[in-house]
Amino acid sequence: MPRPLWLLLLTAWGCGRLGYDAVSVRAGSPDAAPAAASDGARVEAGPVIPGPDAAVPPGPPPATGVIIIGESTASSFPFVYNGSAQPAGDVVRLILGGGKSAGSAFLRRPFGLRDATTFKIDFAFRVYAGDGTVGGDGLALVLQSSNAGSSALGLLGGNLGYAPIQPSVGVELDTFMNPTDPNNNHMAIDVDGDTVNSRQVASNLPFDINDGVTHHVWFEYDGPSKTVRVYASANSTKPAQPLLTDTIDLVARLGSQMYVGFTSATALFTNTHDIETLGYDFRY
Ligand SMILES: [Ca+2]
Ligand SMILES: [Ca+2]
Ligand SMILES: [Ca+2]
Repeated sequence: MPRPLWLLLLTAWGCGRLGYDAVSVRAGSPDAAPAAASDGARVEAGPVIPGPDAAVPPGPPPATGVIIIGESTASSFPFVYNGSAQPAGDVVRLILGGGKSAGSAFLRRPFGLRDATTFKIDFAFRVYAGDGTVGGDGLALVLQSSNAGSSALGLLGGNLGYAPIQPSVGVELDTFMNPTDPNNNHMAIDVDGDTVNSRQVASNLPFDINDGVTHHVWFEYDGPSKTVRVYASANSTKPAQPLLTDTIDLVARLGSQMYVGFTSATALFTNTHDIETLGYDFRY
């Protein structure tokens, strides 16, 4: 169902140096109808997310503060699309189906990372069409600091379009059973695009990834303890217990900043993979 692009400020938690960036992004096409003010991105504090034609400004990664972007004009459109990825109405569409392909979409600006950085990322996705619930191959949330930046694109036809993007940490939602997979409906934590040797795997999910219904995932990172927690739910209610946990030093792996986005790939079996919402908040 078409919905206009809008970026909803959720909450500003705290203030000053210890505040959160708290922003929910509803993806949309650059030419969708404006949903709010037409005076461009309003920035009360923190970074501006430049438009597709603007060079990423030099200088430090995003600082603390609050970003308010209330319209769907090209100048505020925050994603870079690569390969078989494109904006489609109000979603980020990774792979339309139809054979061997790979796509990615990354937020244009990287997030800053420090040892003490704690953050939360949540997204809603829907996988459908093509071969339906037996389709492939799935998608991945990818945090990466590759030289390609927001233009990073994985190889065609496999590894969720995630390999060989590195350095990186990813969460795969895998719908195709390869020889090293436990089944055709699992999630896992991977590093450096290595979907063969996943660090943590969950093979009993609360949903069928490609059942055509919108489902939700949360990625949380606690900087002081280097703890990653991934939650998954068939609906928008976050469960009490994480599905996957791991200990990963993101600063050691990724450095002082990271690009956040999604990858996907299809091969013999296909699906359309849509990211319907993306929210995040960072505490530095
Ligand atoms: Ca399935
Ligand atoms: Ca697989
Ligand atoms: Ca897998």
